[in-house]
Amino acid sequence: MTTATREKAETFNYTEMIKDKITGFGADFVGIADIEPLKELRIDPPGLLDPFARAVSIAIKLPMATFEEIIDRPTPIYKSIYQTANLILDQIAFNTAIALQDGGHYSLPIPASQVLDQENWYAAISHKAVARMAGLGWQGKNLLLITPQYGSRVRLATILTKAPLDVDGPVKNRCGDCTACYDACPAQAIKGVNTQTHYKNRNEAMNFSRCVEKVAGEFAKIPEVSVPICGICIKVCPFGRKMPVKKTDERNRRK
Ligand code: B12
Repeated sequence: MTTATREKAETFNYTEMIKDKITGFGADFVGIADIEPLKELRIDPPGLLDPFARAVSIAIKLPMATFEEIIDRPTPIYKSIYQTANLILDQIAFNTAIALQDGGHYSLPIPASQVLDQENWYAAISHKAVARMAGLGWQGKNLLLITPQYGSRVRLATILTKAPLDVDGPVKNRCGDCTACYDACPAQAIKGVNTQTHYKNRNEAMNFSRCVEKVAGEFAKIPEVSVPICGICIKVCPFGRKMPVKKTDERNRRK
């Protein structure tokens, strides 16, 4: 084995090992993105990505019933699940950063849901962009990250790291002619435009101010909700909408 091949094999093993570890911490999906293309994003503070080589994207599933309970507005139960999911993600991201650091790699967890620019609605970095570049899913007509397995019923977080992990590639957009999110959006914000890569800006996909007005101006004012959430474009997306049938259930049905 040449030194270069050995180094590659060692890197590969480390990537697989760290992914298994992150799954062990509770992530349902894990992918790795190269940092360079992400430097095109608006980043806060602007030099945040400079010390790092990779961005690790993690996602956790949300219980499907959360969304089936939503009719025309977010429910208090969804608010609680949203907060719990953010806490779980922050914990997994924290544990991941420490695991990478223990392996000798400078790493930083980015909070799941921290808005830094309250006026224009920007965070430190877009988790969706990281997740897309890390191959977790594609950017759908609802502007959200859609996973093939579970649709948009996932929440995301990111860990920046110097570790030279193997990078995963983006996956193909599978929205096709579907108009479910366009038809259902309570703010009529979604334009129904598709992208094979990503939208240049939010307004290409949606009338952004309508979404903000509905979510932050109306739903967040419901006392039992009090956070800017909605959930309707997540609920109606056909990807991952069917409950997975457990093998044991299948056997019982055949009896
Ligand atoms: C601020 C914020 C909001 C604001 C503004 C939303 C927005 N679209 O920016 C408001 C309050 C309106 C909002 C609403 C919602 N939000 Co919100 N929100 C955020 C937050 C905290 C920051 C988003 C941000 O900085 N956006 C900046 C813009 C420019 O980025 P963007 O929206 O991702 O879109 C651009 C990039 O993705 C880019 N892109 C994609 N791939 C690539 C690749 C490369 C190389 C480049 C350069 C760019 C690029 O293309 C887009 C256009 O420019 C994130 C958490 C986070 N840190 O990411 C959660 C987040 C985006 N929200 C989320 C959710 C679920 C929602 C809601 C459904 C509410 C709810 N929880 O029920 C709605 C959905 C609205 C919608 N359809 O877009 C989830 C999305 C999960 C998913 N599966 O995609 C996130 C990621 C939170 C999380 N931790 O999971 N949100």
